[in-house]
Amino acid sequence: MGLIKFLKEKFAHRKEEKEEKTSPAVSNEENKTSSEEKPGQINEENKPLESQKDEINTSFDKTLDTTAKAITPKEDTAQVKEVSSQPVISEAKDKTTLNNEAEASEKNPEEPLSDKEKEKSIEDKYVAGLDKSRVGFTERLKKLANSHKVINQEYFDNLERILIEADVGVNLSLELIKETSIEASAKSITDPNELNDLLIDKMFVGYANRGGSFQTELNFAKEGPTVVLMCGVNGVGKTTTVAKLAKKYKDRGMKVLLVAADTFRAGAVEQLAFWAKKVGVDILTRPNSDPASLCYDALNKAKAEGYQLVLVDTAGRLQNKKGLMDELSKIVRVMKKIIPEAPHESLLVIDANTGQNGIDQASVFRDSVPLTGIVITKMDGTSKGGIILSIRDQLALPVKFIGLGEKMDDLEEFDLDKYLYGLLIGE
Ligand SMILES: Nc1nc2c(ncn2[C@@H]2O[C@H](COP(=O)(O)OP(=O)(O)OP(=O)(O)O)[C@@H](O)[C@H]2O)c(=O)[nH]1
Ligand SMILES: [Mg+2]
Repeated sequence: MGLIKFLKEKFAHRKEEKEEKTSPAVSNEENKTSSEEKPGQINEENKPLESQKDEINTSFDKTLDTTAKAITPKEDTAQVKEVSSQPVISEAKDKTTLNNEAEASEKNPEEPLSDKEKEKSIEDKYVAGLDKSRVGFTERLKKLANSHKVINQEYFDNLERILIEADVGVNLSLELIKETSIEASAKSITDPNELNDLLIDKMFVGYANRGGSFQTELNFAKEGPTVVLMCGVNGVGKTTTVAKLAKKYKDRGMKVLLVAADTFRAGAVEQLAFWAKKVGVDILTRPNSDPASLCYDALNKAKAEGYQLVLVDTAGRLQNKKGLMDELSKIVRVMKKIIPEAPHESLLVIDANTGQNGIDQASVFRDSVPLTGIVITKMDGTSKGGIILSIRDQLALPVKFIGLGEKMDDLEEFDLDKYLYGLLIGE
């Protein structure tokens, strides 16, 4: 079974719900086109695809359940320990901006969502967050197919342009086109729509078959604190991601410590302290100090006080600034003195808008920090959704989280099916 068909079946509940809403008089049974379209039902035909996906899909909730049981939170830790005495308001981020961002992320005061509602809201975020990418990629593919009766060289040239402009990457785009054209001629495919479906299947199979880790869940420590180091170039969304992760895991019952290791940029500490207060987690700060020594103290504190998750925000640094890159290696070295396995995750944050430059950033950061995964931010603001494939292709690193908006709840664990659904179908 092709990918598009698989996705339509997997997410059929969305269509059914939509139809129920628009025509309430029509019964559920009448709404279903066939019994095969029931969500979650796997027939013999789609088993191979399912087994490929097993490798990719996360068992994140399960991992968290186990982790949460293994470590018993001691007490409510929703208090902020701000060490900074003289708050300095950043030029880049004044209080009004921060308050606006916070307002945008205010918690919905309504009843807690059921599991089904939560799942639906995550799907909605993927669909909305990938809006621009869908228009830039899928809609263009459809238009191209509709404007051509036959597949010719000009068709393939256009296809190539669409892939490259969606940031799939030049090499991967060329490879995909080549493989698709060979298979299309072997199968005597002449319908452009059919060819597009074949291309999409190849993109997905390629993603699944690349080497490297597929693990999208955080690598939690077996015991003691799990340390996550966040790094990346300036302004990509590191601090916001730290705040979003803090909220996510606090909501799941974990005792979280934020470490303001961006002691470089004026106002960075205050920005993180603001979020710590808003989210209700503890923070360790020491403006103008050495970030490595702050991390040393933070890990000691985390061990002594039973923190389960330590999220370390670092300063934005250009990959060509050797001094700053060395500082990152030093942070990692020092952490290991306290917790030999730390950092359990070193996540590189990449702004989806930066496209292929993000790939270059990763290959340089890798020399200083043993990167374990990628966070893609600002996916909602770009039409370059193909960057995910490019990262997988060139870095063989898993995308662990995806930023789909500015609100605190707009960070999701990366889920390939939801991503593909948002990118390719999105209803
Ligand atoms: N639309 C959108 N905006 C985001 C997302 N993630 C972060 N941002 C915005 O990006 C801007 C920069 O975010 P920061 O978290 O300050 O970035 P940073 O990497 O910590 O920046 P430096 O510390 O200066 O290097 C903020 O306005 C965020 O609200 C996202 O997923 N979507
Ligand atoms: Mg920052």
